[in-house]
Amino acid sequence: MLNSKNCLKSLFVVLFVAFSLNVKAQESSPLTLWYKQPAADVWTDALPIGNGRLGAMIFGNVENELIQLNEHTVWSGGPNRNDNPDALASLPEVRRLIFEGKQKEAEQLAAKTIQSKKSHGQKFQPVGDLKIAFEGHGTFTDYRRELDISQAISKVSYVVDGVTYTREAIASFADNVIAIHLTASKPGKISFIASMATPQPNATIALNAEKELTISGTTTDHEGVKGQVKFKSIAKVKNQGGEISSSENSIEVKNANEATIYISIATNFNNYLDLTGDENARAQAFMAKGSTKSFADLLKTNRVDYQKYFDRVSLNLGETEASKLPTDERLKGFREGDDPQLVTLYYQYGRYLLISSSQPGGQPANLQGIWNQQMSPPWDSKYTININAQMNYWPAEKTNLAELHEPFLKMVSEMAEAGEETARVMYGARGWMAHHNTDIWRITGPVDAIFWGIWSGGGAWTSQHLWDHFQYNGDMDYLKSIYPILKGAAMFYVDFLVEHPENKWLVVNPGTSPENAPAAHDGSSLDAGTTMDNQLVFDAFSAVIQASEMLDKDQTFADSLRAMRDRLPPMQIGRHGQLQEWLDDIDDPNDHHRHISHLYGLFPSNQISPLRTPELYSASKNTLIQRGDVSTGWSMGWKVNWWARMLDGNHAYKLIQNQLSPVGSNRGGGGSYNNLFDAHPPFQIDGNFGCTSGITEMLVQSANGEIHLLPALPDVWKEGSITGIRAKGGFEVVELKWKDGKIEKAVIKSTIGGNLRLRVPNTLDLEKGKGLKVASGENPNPFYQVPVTADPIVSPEAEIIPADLSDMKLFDIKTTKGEVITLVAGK
Ligand code: FUC
Repeated sequence: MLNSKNCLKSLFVVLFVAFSLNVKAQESSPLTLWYKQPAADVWTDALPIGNGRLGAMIFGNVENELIQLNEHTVWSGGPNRNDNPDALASLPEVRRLIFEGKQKEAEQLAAKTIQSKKSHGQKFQPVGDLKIAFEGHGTFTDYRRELDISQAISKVSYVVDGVTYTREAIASFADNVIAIHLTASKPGKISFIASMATPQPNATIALNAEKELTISGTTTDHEGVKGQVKFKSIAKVKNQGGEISSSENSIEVKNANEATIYISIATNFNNYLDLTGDENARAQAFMAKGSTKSFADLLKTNRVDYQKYFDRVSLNLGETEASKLPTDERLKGFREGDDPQLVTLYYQYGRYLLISSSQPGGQPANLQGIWNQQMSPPWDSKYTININAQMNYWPAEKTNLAELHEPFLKMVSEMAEAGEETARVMYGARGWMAHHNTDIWRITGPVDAIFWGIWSGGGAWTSQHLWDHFQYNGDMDYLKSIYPILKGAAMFYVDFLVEHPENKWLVVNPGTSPENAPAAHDGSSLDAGTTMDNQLVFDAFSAVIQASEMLDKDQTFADSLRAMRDRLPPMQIGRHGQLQEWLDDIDDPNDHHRHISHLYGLFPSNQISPLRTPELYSASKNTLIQRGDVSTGWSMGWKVNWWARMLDGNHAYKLIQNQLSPVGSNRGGGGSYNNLFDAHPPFQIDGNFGCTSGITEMLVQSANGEIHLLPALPDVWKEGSITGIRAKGGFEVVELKWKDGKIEKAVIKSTIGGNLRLRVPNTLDLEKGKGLKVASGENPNPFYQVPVTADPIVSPEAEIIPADLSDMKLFDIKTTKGEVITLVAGK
């Protein structure tokens, strides 16, 4: 018999074991999203995995697990164009009406002659679902569902009748399969029935000769374009112990010790013009290779492949008790609480999502990355190139994921091919152009009603990404290879710009300021010489001018661009102290439109800066304040970047608070879903990427002729560090450590040499105790040449308040290729 002492002792042992088991269950990387309940039927509660080609949403439902599947090339339709050739003949009349102030009439005419009469873009579509039924698992305890983004693995665990069941899922980068591993704490306990389903109407589900489940289908027709993408998905089950059997369309495993389900998916898509691939052979080949490997082997390789990218950057903003709570509870408490680690998690989640949805050789991340469950997703899950698709790639270069920029850069080069015909046929112009949307078929004609669709800046803006990629890596061969695309984007404007009848400026007409319209124009969006159009042409020309200097070619062409650039309208500051969106001073200070396109010049471009253009800084600040903070998810993501460029960390942080709020809690605006997907709403991934970019911009900037460390540190991030951030000119901020707003240590590596100009909040010394040279004059580093912004025209009613730039230090350090510079807080 146990005496009371022994009784207490055994109770202690039981408690200790229970406690340590519990601790073990919670013990995972701080970079983990986790929950105490399944996603049930809420897609935005499910957790995403992906390898750039394949995407899956894991619901973690206990009795009926659901894994929703995507493949990057499963789109409706097929190769097609959507130009409207009637545009050319009507162009002079549309222009005349706009110059005469008859914007509404111009819009009505353009709706007939310029708006596409063909496809308005195709739809990114789902493949289907894998369903796994676990009979008798209706009652469970100790449930936990997680996504560990430090390893790219999703896990579900729970207890039924004293047995702990675990499911792990990965999307293998190297082997092109999704693998789901099912284990239990006791042998012989794994029993389930796996089946597949699909919302695709032209698809069949069957068991093949190898006793694998398959979905074979062709995507749907849309807007007169025949669905031509053939896809094949295969699911294979491998069990250890127990029995496996199959019926017409399901596979049953009974009493196994463990099992792995492998899924491969492939299509006939070769490129945007060619669908002659063999989806069956491809899906089989992926399966044949992937399924020979154990889950442990796949996981091991996958960790290396994933961490090769992910581990390049670390961020530490501190950690509090709040970080121990489940992710959905942290989201609810973030705004009022103290949970800096949630910002780190959200930041790294942006990088996780890019690694998972955008891999070299694949399609760029679309409006939903690579995760979509609907046959007709919002905005077709296309590429909206008047902001959203670009925003997806803002973190790519700076957060050290430059290789993952490739799918987007490739898309730009394909749009440059397709867009030559659009420029010629619709506008009689050389070069290439694109309107405000494209899709997997790289359409470059107008999409949607003319109010949105007429915007012509798609080529100018997207081609800046090629220029940016070069500015970060400094690779002259790469510059040579992209020069024709940059030149084509500029050439379009050489032919498309027209002289304004009154002020003689060269303007884009018809133009728009994406998706907005001034009341003064009867709600028509069409105008001439909008600020964003002017800024885009300025950048398109400036990139070619600088590239031609660096490549020592095309000097005459570059000179002609210089002359035209001088004739673009300067920016204007209106009577409300705002940066004018339109050529006339007609902005409404109560307009809270989500697009603030005229601040393109502040970010991502560098035509406006508190340091170089004090008047435009003042006007941009007024515009940002007038437009307000809360808006759609992506708009708030952009605002984090803008306030960072305004060097106002506290305001940028306010936007992070808005973004990290549960969807529905920001009145009239977006936020985040429980799985931390950005809520426009609906889900749109751009806000995730925009915010990750913005957080980087708060800590390191390299747009303004120098590397600026801690340019916009909010008061709440008293102490912290970041590693691995890339800056233009081949620099890497290997490490940056701060305390109380001052840099304690900065380690910067130069990969190509050149002058390192540093702007910092406090005096720094070289590690060896040597003082630094105070910078003067122009930065001689060619990657830090910033084109001069023309002086603005300022309304006499506008009040100008420049930024307070006290307490900044500017140093120059000469570097050689490969050199590592270590700086410490100065005495
Ligand atoms: C633009 C935005 C919308 C949405 C859509 C995908 O049209 O104005 O808010 O993000 O793209």
